[in-house]
Amino acid sequence: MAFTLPNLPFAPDALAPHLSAETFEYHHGKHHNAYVTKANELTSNEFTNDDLEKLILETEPGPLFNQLAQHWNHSFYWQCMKPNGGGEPTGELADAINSAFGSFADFKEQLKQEGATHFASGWAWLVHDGSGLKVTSTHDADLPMKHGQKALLTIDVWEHAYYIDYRNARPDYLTAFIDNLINWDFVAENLRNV
Ligand code: MN3
Repeated sequence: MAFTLPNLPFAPDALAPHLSAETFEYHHGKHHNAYVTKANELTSNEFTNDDLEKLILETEPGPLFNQLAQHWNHSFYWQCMKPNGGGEPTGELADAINSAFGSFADFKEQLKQEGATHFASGWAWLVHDGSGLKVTSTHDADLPMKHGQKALLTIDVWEHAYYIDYRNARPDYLTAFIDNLINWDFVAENLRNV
């Protein structure tokens, strides 16, 4: 038994030009894979992906927590994007976004600002906090489930997520991700499971 690296839910070159095959070669094949390998080393291959959420909730911040949480964050992040993504959500999700942020345009602006102004490494999120939707961000490996929130959508804002394709231009990566890559079906499914 051991944690395993999930396959990407799309071909590595399917999101170009917004994110290149080279980005996935490094981000999925090397960075995410390293978190999986280190999590297995620190737990003596004792656990599987099915144990991940329970273990994250039980583990105090520290080296093991960082590897576990980064494995969860990246597994979630790959599902947040798809070829020909973006556009606008519909139905219950669209209603929840309008109710929380006023309009879809205001939501997009808030998400982009959150990601662009987050200092150093971390993650920008759309979460459900028990009463409604909220845009937030976390540092390093930290994630919403540690704060009693349900993750609906994330954007990785560690430099390794965008540096190959965008160099230091994090706002351009965020714009491309939000406008062209978000898998709104996955986000809507997450909201239904809140
Ligand atoms: Mn990453």
